[in-house]
Amino acid sequence: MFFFEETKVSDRKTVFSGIQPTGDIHIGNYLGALRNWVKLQDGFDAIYCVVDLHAITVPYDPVALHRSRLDTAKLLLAVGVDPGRSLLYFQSQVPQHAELSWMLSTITSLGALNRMTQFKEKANKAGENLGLFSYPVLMAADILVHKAHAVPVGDDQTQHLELARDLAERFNSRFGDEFPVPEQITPDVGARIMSLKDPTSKMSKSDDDVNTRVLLLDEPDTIRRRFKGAVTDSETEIRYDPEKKPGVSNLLDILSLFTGRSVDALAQDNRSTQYGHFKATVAEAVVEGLSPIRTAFKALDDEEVSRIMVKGALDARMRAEGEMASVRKKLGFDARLGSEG
Ligand code: ATP
Ligand code: LTN
Repeated sequence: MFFFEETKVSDRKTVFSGIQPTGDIHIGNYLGALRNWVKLQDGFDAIYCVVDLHAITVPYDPVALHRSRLDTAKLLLAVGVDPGRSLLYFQSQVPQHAELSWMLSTITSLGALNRMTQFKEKANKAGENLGLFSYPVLMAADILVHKAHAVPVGDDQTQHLELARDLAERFNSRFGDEFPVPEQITPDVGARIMSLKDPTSKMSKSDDDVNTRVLLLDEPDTIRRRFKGAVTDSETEIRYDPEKKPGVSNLLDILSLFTGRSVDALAQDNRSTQYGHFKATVAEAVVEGLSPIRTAFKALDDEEVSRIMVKGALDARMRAEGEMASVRKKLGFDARLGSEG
């Protein structure tokens, strides 16, 4: 794990992360990843990407994708990603990601990709294809093309990040030192927010049942309804015990993250509160916490956001091109065009 340190601007480390523009962003994405993205802008060179090339690995509608890319970018700005301090762009507009992905695929074993649990889950649901299979290699390229030192993600990404670390080490030992081995940054609380309907599986964008999740842009009454319908258990006591009481514990995690109070203190205060009343308390904390995000989102203009994303892509290309020159050279591709006669 990575330690936050006071650093001079000149020796700042780089963080990189990505989010897919598929479906709507929920509080799991926010608490597990995006809140850290925003915090890390202070001490790191932060690079954040809407990973739209990843989104086409499952069946999709191009018109809908066009809209959801922009909405995802707007939401990132609304939660506090600041283009003045961070690089923010669409992955498809920076071709070096795909180039490095190809190179890394030549040092990736099929065995490693075969072990990826997310591939199996998605392939069962949406059908398989080569892009879905090699998705983790593109994710490694996303991170390594910027020589990132750390990656803020939820804990469902641990297996993918291990591959990125492994590929960095493998490349370095085969071709010479090039990439830092990236560390995962995952919050102590909130790394895996669970579904409101099945608290033994994670809250997910792609769950068919919308009642399982709360979206960042949900209206207050929808949020209240979602929590009212949240699955708890047949006991009556509010207690933090993720094994035996996953539903209640998930609600305590969410309340803690939205109020800034510890899970222990909240469990103590609510020990004999009725479940219905407790769920309403959680709902109100979430309504209040999400309200500034909804307001910021509504104030953003599509044209302006598109301009921000184009500027981000141009800067990211320049940066990635600088890194790729040395990678190409190491692989035996001469950097001087036309010099090979
Ligand atoms: P899907 O479930 O369809 O794969 P997703 O909800 O995981 O989608 P992603 O775009 O894949 O959404 O994830 C964006 C970020 O949010 C990643 O860093 C991921 O680890 C994090 N994340 C996703 N779901 C959760 C969750 N339930 N709790 C905490 N973090 C999460
Ligand atoms: N696989 C990730 C999204 C993702 C990502 C990345 C995250 C693609 N490239 C690079 C961190 C760094 C997901 O499904 N959440």
